[in-house]
Amino acid sequence: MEQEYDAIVIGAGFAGLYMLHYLRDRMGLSAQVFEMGDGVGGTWYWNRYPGARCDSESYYYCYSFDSELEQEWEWSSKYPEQPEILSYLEHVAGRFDLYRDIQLGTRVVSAHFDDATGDWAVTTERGDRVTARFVISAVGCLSAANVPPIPGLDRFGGDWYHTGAWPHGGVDFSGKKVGIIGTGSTGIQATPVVAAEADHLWVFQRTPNYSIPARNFDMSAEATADIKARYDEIHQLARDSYGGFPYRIMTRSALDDSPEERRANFERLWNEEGGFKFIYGSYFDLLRNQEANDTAAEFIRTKIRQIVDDPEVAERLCPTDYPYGTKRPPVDTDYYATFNRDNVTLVDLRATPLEEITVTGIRTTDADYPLDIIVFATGFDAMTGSLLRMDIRGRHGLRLADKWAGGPVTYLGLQVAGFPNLFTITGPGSPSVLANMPLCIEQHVEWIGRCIEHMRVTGAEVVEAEEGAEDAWVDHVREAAEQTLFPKANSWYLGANIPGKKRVFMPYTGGFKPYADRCEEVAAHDYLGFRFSSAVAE
Ligand code: NA7
Repeated sequence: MEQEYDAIVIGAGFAGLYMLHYLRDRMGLSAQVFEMGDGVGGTWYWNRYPGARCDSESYYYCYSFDSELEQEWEWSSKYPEQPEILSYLEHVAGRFDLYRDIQLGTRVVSAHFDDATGDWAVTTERGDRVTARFVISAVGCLSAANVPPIPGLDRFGGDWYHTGAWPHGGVDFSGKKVGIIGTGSTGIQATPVVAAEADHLWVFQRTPNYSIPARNFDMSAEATADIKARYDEIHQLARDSYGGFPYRIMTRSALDDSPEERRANFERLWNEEGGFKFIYGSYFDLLRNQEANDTAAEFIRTKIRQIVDDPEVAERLCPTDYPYGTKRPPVDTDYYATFNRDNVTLVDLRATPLEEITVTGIRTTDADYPLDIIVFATGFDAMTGSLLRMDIRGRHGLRLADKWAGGPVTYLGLQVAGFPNLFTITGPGSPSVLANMPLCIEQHVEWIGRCIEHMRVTGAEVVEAEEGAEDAWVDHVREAAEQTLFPKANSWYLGANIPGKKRVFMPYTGGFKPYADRCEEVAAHDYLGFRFSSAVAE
């Protein structure tokens, strides 16, 4: 007989772990997690590449739902490395006794809604067949690795790796000729670390990026104690903010300051603060006003020119054709300075496009680069890739892939009309990838839990987004994006990094606080835009 659950949760990263805890331990429901990896951690399980660390500060890039957990865990630094975040998530899984309901090494293949029973049938690659009233996707926004279809990869005689599926034993770069393709957040983190080890590193850049120094530091006992004493205040600050970051709300336009004041402010942010504060803790209009944005972009270009010794290399590293922050802003440690090393060469793929991979390396239109190792830091099929790699079918056999053929549509990023009782944590149409991810996850998990609780109380068995509400939300997401500079860049937010992917701006740019308020308002008005029913065929 097929095993029956109240809920199936797909994925055991930040989202899946908390969802399981919430459903099982707070609500008393039966829940099973299927996780593809052989361990918990999601993003932090897979992304083990050299230099992998969090770009958000540790004191807020963590759960806030349990104050004991918060008080007992010690972060070593401002930006912890991947192994430390992974061990945090493993600690959470152990501490809340989550492992017993997580089946590791199990990829979900399909989830089909049964119109007759109102249940979902879920199958896995390992042959599990289970049914559940609810399916909750916790697959992450950046989990489907993108290896671009560059001709010749299959005949490459060396080794190649994607950063999002890094070997557990690590990769030895010493004495090796290495090529990194990609200069997004990942390539920018990996480049200085690989350069320090490799015989020679070629960085294959298609689009230059605006990166801000991390200014990482070890957490002192005093700083940790101070944060632990102020957690309530920190969480409130984050929940009240646009980005879910506990930074003071910005009220000044970059154009309110004189050029000298502005430069002094940018200098302080660059030299002393570092990281996301440059964009999320400076001026409110950097992502809304081109002129304001230009001031930050020009400041960063000036820094690149100061740091990089070779003026020609510096120019190639300077982004000029899209506004700062409209691709996900990277945070680095010594990225630009790495190009001053004798063993590092920048290859500008705009000037000399990549033609093919050969048996011995990479061929561009003007040269052959012999390589032992190629690192693909080429990103992910973001926000929709992991969902669409499963065969998800809703009412009357409607395939999610067909419903989303013109780009993803959701109501609040939480549900898709025609897919009853399916919830998507941090789904497209939510602000998560533009905001502090753990906070966004907690907000979604708790909203979903309360919605299911509401159903229990009212006796409803099925909840689904109404098409009208979904259409209105999709329009609102598009209009919100159009009021920003985001659509001006070819980013993964827009699906532009995946050849053939429909270009739709997927995240909600209206801000975390307005979004969370909207979700609360919807719930307070009897879940406006959601329809509840009993589990009979329609
Ligand atoms: P990103 O940000 O998508 O960056 C991928 C990089 O790879 C980017 O520089 C791309 O250039 C480059 N790329 C992709 N395909 C190709 C091909 N075919 N040829 C050459 N270069 C290519 O991924 P990351 O892993 O760095 O970061 C993803 C997120 O993880 C990050 O935003 C954080 O949220 C954490 P392009 O810019 O498209 O010209």
